[in-house]
Amino acid sequence: MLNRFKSISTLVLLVAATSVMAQVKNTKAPAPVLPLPSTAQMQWHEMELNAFVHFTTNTFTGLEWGYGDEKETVFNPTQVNVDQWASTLKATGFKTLILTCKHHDGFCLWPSKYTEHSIKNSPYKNGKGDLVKEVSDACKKFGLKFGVYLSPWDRNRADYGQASYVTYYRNQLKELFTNYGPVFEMWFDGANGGDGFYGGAREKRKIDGANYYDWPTTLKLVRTMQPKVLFFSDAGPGVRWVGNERGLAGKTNWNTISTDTIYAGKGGIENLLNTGAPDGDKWIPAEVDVSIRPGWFYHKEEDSLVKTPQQLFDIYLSSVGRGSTLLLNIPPDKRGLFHEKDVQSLQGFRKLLNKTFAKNLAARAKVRADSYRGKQAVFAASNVTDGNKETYWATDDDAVTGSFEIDLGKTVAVNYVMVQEYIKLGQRVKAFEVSAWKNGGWEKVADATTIGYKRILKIDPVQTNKIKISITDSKACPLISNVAVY
Ligand code: FUL
Repeated sequence: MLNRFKSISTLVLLVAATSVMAQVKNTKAPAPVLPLPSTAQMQWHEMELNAFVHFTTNTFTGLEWGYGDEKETVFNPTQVNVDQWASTLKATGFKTLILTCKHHDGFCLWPSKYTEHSIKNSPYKNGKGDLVKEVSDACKKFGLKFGVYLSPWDRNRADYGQASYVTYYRNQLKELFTNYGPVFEMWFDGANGGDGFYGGAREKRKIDGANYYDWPTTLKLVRTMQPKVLFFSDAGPGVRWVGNERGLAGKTNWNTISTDTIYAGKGGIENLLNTGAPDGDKWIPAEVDVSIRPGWFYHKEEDSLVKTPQQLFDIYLSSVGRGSTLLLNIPPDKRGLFHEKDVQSLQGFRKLLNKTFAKNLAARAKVRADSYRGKQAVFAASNVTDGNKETYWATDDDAVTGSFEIDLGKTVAVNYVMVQEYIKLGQRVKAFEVSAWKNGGWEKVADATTIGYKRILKIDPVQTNKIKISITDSKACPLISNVAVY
């Protein structure tokens, strides 16, 4: 009896498995819309929050752009605790720490063997310190990824502008990429203000931004040491600048852009960088870099101007909420610590995020779509509330519009709607609308253009039991992997 029962259940299982297989076999996933994100770029999208740490002689001189003539002895932090930096970032939800290993003043936070203008001639640990080592170790200890900022513009070097400087720069990259473990992101800053110390010349130097650094050769060199590194610059190729330092990604934000329209050092392209281009031939998403203070470096007089938790939350909405990753700068103070004010703000920001997005009212909610791809369950609208980012609702190939309704089960107050595209098959959606069921009909509560990795729309609070998402225009059949309602 037991055996018979066993064989019947095996048969049932077999039949079920065969029908699922047949279904999957007959189901064609949508063709990708090129270009697509790389594995490292996908990881970067999913991180959402990364941190910048600006620290150099400027912290002690009060400048934002050191001239390069600062004595090494001015760098004198007395209570450095990089574990405090890393643990604070970890506890408040940041995933990567990018350190200014060398800013425009040319001062190196590691004892580079190619220059005397470094930490080795400072009082810090009597010249025996290496902050790049300390920080990369702290990142490992607290489970953060580590990133390197090495300013191409160097106001200290006598040979800045000549070929030998480019060799010097590459030698430093060799030190940074071979001695400190994996580097997740490398930040190439395009800034160049011309004048500087330049080994005593004290003059203005103009370089040809498009050619002087010969970036292709430099990137190739770095890739031979660490093939997976993601490059930030105005032009990518990993991630691009967002075109401002105010925390604002474009309301229309394409991860795609054509590289022949941008290059490191090219000016006047801020708007293009901010929005990207729907027909761009490369996947180079915008990274939103902004400081928690007015300046990038710590200045005591700015202690009262640290961004409040609410300001940071608003920046989160205009960066992560517009499909970008936020790179928030927290500069250590003269002691070598994140200042109490900054820590308080970060903690308040985290609390606000946790509180606002505590309960997804659409989790596992019933969803009904006007249509879905080939009427195949694998593409059903229920995929948007199943909590699985690998499943998605899709329409047939010839449909670039479509909608689905989420049944919230009961009437609730809705303040935010979050939508995610399945970008592993390309960014598609050009326009969409959100409606709420009210007084027996649908009322539009928001509309927007792009979605990308994540779009968060803050709406005027509405009491409703149903939310409808309508894709009104798309490059190809839309793929939506996730919707959350708060
Ligand atoms: C800019 C620099 O000039 C600022 O000092 C800062 O490092 C910022 C992140 O990038 O281009």
